[in-house]
Amino acid sequence: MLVHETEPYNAEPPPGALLAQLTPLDTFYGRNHGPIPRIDPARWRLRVDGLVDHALELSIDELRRRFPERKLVATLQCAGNRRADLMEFRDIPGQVPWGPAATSTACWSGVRLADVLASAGLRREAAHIAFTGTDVSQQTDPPAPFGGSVPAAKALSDEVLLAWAMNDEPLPAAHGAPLRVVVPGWIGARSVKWLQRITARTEPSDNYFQTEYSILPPEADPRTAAPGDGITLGPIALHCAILQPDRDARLPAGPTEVTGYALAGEDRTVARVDVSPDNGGSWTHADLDAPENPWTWQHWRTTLTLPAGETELLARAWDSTGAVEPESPATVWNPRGYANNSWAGLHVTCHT
Ligand SMILES: Nc1nc2c(c(=O)[nH]1)N[C@H]1C(S)=C(S)[C@@H](COP(=O)(O)O)O[C@H]1N2
Ligand SMILES: [Mo]
Repeated sequence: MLVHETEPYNAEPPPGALLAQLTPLDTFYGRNHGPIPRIDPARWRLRVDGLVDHALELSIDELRRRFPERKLVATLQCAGNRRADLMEFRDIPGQVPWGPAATSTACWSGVRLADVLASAGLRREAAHIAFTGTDVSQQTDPPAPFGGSVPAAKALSDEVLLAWAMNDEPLPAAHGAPLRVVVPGWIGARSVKWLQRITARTEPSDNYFQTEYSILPPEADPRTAAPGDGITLGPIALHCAILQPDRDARLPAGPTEVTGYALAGEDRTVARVDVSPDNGGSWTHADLDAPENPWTWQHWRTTLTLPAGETELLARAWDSTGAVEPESPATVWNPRGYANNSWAGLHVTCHT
């Protein structure tokens, strides 16, 4: 793993680890805002409260007994994925310089959030469902648990899970044991780990991280920005990255296999990926995997004939609505460095 920080632990795998459809647990990226809590599952209870007819307190056994188990393959992606490319355009102090691997895919097992909310008697006025974790982040003043919310319409959709297993193994402590939220198609920050409380509200969560995950205008100062100054992030932006060859590789000129992943976010799918061997001089369409479901990345591959000398490979994705990614990090640069979905570029040198 490429460890960006040890406290809190923030690490991404080498890009090649993302070539498999499901990411093994030991190479699944880790994104934390505080120390990883160790929770005794026997004493742990989930509280469901706020705008519900009857508040609930549920143990893991009760969750398993009362609700049908559901499994779903879904990609998690940090809103900071590919921030390093934004930083090359203009520095972003104090933020993790994520490469293209702050994203991973697992088969999640758990129960539908909708089933739990129905059993609590969700009231009609509930417009947002807020999640609170157990970990305490020193990033806020005073230190507070990590949290966030999604609108009720998303929370009630079939794909949103409260998960206790990944790839048929018990959820590891680093990924939120005993229970985490999985909000497929939305930025990773809404998939709250070490879940302890679900609150139905009229307004979005007032947790610091709900609005921290927002796109500020380029001229804003993140230290003095008010919560309402930015565009609060929700659904993932259409996204594409190159996994092979390695960045700055030295290769023989000629045919070279180029592979990567693309993810459309929310309920869209990736429809086409274009790849260029010569910094946009010419383009070919990559072979693109059919979508497993809208919540999961699609891998793509093509063989390019690379010229001798230095060259910049490019890749860009189109989604099922016909939208295409923006060309350069300069267009999407923002002070906290979120949602960089500009064309992927990779520098390589080829010898004859
Ligand atoms: N309680 C809690 N949940 C959290 C976080 C956190 O720091 N604390 N980080 C969030 C962010 S920003 C991301 S991208 C994902 C990362 O999940 P992972 O570490 O399992 O890959 O968890 C989200 N849930
Ligand atoms: Mo994240």
